[in-house]
Amino acid sequence: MKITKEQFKKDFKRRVREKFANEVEESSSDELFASLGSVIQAYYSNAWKDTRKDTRASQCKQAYYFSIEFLPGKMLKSNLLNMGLLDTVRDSLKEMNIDLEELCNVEKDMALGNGGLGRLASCFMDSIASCGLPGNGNGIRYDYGLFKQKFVDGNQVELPDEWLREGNVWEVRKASKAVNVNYGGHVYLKENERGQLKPVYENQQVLRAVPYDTGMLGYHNNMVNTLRLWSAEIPEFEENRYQSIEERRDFRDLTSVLYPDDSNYEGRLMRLVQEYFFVSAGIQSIILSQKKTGVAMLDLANYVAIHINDTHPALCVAEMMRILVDEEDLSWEKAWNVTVKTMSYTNHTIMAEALEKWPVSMLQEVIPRLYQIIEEIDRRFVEEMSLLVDSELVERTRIIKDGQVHMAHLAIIGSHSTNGVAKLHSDLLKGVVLHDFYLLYPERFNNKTNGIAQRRWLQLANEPLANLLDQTIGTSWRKEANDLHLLMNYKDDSKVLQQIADTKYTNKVRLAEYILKTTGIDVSPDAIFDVQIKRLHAYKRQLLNLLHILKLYFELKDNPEADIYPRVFIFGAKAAPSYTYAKHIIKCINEVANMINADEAIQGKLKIVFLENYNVSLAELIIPAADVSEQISLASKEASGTSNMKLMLDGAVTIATLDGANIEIRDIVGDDNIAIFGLTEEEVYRYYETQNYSALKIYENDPVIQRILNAFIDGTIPNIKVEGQEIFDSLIRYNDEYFVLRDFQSYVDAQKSIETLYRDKPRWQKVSLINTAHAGHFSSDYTVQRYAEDIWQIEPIRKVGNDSEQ
Ligand code: 26Q
Repeated sequence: MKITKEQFKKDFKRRVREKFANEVEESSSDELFASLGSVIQAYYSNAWKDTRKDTRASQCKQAYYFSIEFLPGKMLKSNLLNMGLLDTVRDSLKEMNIDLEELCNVEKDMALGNGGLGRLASCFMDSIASCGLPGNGNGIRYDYGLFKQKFVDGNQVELPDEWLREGNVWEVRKASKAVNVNYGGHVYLKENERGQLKPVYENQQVLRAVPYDTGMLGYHNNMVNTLRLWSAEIPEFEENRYQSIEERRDFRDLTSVLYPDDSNYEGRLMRLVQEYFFVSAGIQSIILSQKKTGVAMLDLANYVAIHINDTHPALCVAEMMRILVDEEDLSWEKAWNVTVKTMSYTNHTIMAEALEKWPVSMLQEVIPRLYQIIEEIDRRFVEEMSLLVDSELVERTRIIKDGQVHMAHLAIIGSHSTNGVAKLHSDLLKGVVLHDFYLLYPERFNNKTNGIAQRRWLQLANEPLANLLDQTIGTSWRKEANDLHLLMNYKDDSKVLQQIADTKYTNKVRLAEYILKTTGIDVSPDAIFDVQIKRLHAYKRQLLNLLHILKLYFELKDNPEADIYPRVFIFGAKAAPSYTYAKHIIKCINEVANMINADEAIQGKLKIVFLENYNVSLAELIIPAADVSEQISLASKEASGTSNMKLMLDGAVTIATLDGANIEIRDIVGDDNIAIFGLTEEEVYRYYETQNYSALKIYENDPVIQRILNAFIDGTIPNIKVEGQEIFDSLIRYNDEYFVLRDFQSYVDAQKSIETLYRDKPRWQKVSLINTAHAGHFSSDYTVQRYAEDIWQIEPIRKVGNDSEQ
């Protein structure tokens, strides 16, 4: 987009005056940010309108990404970058004595997600628009984002995230597009005058679903897609229907909070209500808009692709059937055909406890008509499959069994595509977790390895490196991430290697300043910055990291002159509020941190920093400053991981198990450029079969491990009487479910190899360069293009980066 500095300044000053009756010089940062946001929004409003007009006029097929979470973080800089206005605006503001960074900090993170799954949805929205693909998001506009985390005496405390308090400049409320969503009551079927069985509803409750749209801008291509988030309101005419105050509050509060559990399924009624809410609103609105352009319902699959992001929107299948059969008068068979062709599903987890199942009674209570439809889908599935395969297989794969509705079964049976998010994960789905379904529908299964938006994680978060890349390999990598490969031409160029190392140092200094400011801990940028940032979960094994830290600490205690390269261990992690074990790990890390950081005997060689409130913005600060990327989940447990890709892109060296996408990172950088350790997925499964793992034996035979574990219960680590005991017991009494002790020695060895490598500066720099050079492979641009071609069958309507350069 072409806007001159003069034009921008004029527009900006005018907006400040209009909005706040104030001059720029007299305005607060809040006011300046709000004005800037609204100017930027006005700049892209034409492109937004045109994108909508063009998709409608061409009647091209569009994708709708249904996700109960989106985690975009801040949007100001990303919008400026994608519009090609970052430099113009930064420079203009500077000329007015305003620091763009300061205004960026005013914006609240939009944190409508827990972690990987929500962030992936947002990287996809960026990439879909940047690839010129017609694709929209559909989700929930939570009034409160993911809780804010504070540490009080080392314990996690959760505070509400009031991200909307100052308003949200990017959203547009579309009251005219509101739809009703019905709940509860009773339903029975009655023959109508044409002899069709139609539902009759009694005592239903009605909610108004009001959409708030946010533009999703493509990179330099004038494409603006829509993220549509729904908010619940009680319609005026219904006010008196809600009997009790509690009931009213319940329903009004429906979209107020995001459930903060990421991989631990809890069957809360309100969560089910939320799921139906955004599914029903989204499907209704898609069908309404298609009908408006004259599309026949029988042809719907030629015009829309609906993607079910994990099972949370799996009700899409039943809601689509309800509308097609009850309201559009299609026969069941025809409606089913359309539905299956329209829907596709991604699985994000193999952890059994995260698989969604709802009691039949809850569905009957909340969505009685949908439950009838699910029963009919199930009945027909059983009838059809019983003719083809043995009855036990049918019993295992049916949707309703043991009084529960299995959402993954509904999603697989009701869609034409099921994919995992990394090669290993997709293989495990086919071979183990969803093997029964693979037997029934082998052609539906496929892999789509996750990806990341390099615009956010390199261009925006790591400007020093991005600028150096421009000077070194040209700017084509900004559009074509695989062009980062050009960096390989410099792998032996000591000047470039040193320049890259200098950018890393700059980023480390910036992070060190933040650490000092927020925690009071003084860390040296000359130390190795070793980073583990992700949700706190036993399978991700932050505990393994902690045990290794304790090992180094005891070595230094025994011999303060021990030759240990100075390291700063940096953690960022939120625990689900109900996940006590995870919270106890946080407490222990914080207590170990206090103990070690205060111990002068070790001369500052080890520092531990657990940064509060890990979120997208903090990730943008930490990742560019990382030397070492910790990806140490138990093999087979992490579906993909995406922080592994972000850290690699910014030149960190990975220490990893052969899990999720780590395997693909290893394959692409080669064994010499990554530190792999630990059990393989086969070895883990063999232990499950033979049941012959004994953590106690390892403990009894290894004095180093004894000393480390005893520290948790003998008072060595202060203030963790309860927590330390629980962790000790999880390892020894309950036999170490995630094989932490089994992988300990090989982790120690891998950490040693990392240290040795770091001491060899030229070699380290080369490994770092090789990681950045190969990270283009994991651009989400390529991931969404594969979804577009293989699953959604949609085509670009804009060229990639067709716009002029900034
Ligand atoms: C389900 C039911 C009830 C309440 C909550 C939930 C729920 C919510 C969020 C279940 C799971 C999640 C989030 C899962 C998630 O983030 N998974 C991660 O997805 C990433 C993107 O594919 C992968 O890279 C990670 O490996 C995977 O852990």
